[in-house]
Amino acid sequence: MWMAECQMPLYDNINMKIDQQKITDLNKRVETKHLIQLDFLANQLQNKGIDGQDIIEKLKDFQVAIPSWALGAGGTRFGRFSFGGEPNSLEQKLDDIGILHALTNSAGAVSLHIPWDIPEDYQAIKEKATSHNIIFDAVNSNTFQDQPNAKNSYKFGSLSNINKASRDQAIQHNIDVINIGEKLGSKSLTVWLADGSSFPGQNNFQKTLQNTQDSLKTIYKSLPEDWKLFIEYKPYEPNFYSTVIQDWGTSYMLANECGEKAYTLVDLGHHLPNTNIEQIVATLMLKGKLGGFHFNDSKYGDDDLTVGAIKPYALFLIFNELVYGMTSNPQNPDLAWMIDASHNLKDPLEDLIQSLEAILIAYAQALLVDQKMLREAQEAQDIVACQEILQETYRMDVRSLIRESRIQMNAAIDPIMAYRTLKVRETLVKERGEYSTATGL
Ligand code: PSV
Ligand code: MN
Repeated sequence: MWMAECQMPLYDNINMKIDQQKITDLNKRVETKHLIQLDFLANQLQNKGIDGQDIIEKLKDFQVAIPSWALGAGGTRFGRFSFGGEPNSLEQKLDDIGILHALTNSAGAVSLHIPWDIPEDYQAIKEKATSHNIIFDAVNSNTFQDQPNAKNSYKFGSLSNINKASRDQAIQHNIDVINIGEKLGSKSLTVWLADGSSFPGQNNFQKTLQNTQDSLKTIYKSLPEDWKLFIEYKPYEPNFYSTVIQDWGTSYMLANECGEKAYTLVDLGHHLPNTNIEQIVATLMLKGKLGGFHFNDSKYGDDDLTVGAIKPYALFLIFNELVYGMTSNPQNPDLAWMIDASHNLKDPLEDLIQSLEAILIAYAQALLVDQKMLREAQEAQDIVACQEILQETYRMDVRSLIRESRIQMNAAIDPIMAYRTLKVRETLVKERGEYSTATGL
């Protein structure tokens, strides 16, 4: 059934949209099996006093932004292997996200990286996004690459640079990005700096940190009233001796220096091996300072692999803290979720579907944790019970809840199966060609 032929046209040719009826037809093929699985789980949950529909409603609302730079093949410094049918304009990128959203109902936002994706015609881009039900989430600045004709270089840093002209240029770029975001309806700016040093003695740690703080404060002054500033951290790469904003503590300190609209952004790949990320989440949410979240997975470093591909239990434990924070910490704002992965080997759209699935599984499992029982077990210092309570839900197959949430939103029960059966990639290759290339890293 997976490879079944699809004779009818897949898209309406104006908006590159998946034909809704096709998704409904495909759902019918797997509905019976789905309903048996859903019924089984719903009964299990009912015995625990949980209404499955409550969880389904939360899953329906959960939207993860897709970065505009992740729709083509990624690469490493050793090479990049292109994919056929890559989007080669912002419009086409929005079409790809529209496909993801139509299939999963979980990709209702885009996060733009500037200057890779500066809109040429704002009205047309906004209309395109609206036609796919996509909103503009955080805009990302880029001061880790020199742009053609740039007066000053970022080779030795941007917001931290010892050279004031480079700092000023980087500050102005961030302000320009805010202005672009405002025209699209974005409400937040994400700043990730590659700034740091690769050799001991190269930089004065105190001066670079001070410069960064002063630069961020200047950018913050230009932040509109209803915007947020997200400060992302990363311990190494591309610099390999030191990074100016190396960890959550540095980011948190800078956010506090800037003001109440500034927050820390956690990217799962930006930690040294074995860091307890769930504890970082808990700490930041207690302080009301966790603003954004970048999903990916890794084995060794910032590997940017498919979410949940390597450490699904860690992802669940992180979600457990996120869910706890979302219900217990009203001082923390709603989070900006984004997938920040690189698709070096897989079809980017299939890879993103797999990431969205892993995110929803971890979220659903975390929603099912019996927080009351966990608290009682913690108070009784019953460590065995604490572990049992967490693993009870981690080992539950919650996928029928996710499938049901998709059916209720007219999305696909099995998005990968639908993607393949509807021959989406083949259609994109036919429309855009075998050698189209997406902008990005
Ligand atoms: C850096 O590794 C990062 O995580 C930042 O979020 C960037 O903006 C993004 O990846 C794309 O390079
Ligand atoms: Mn990131």
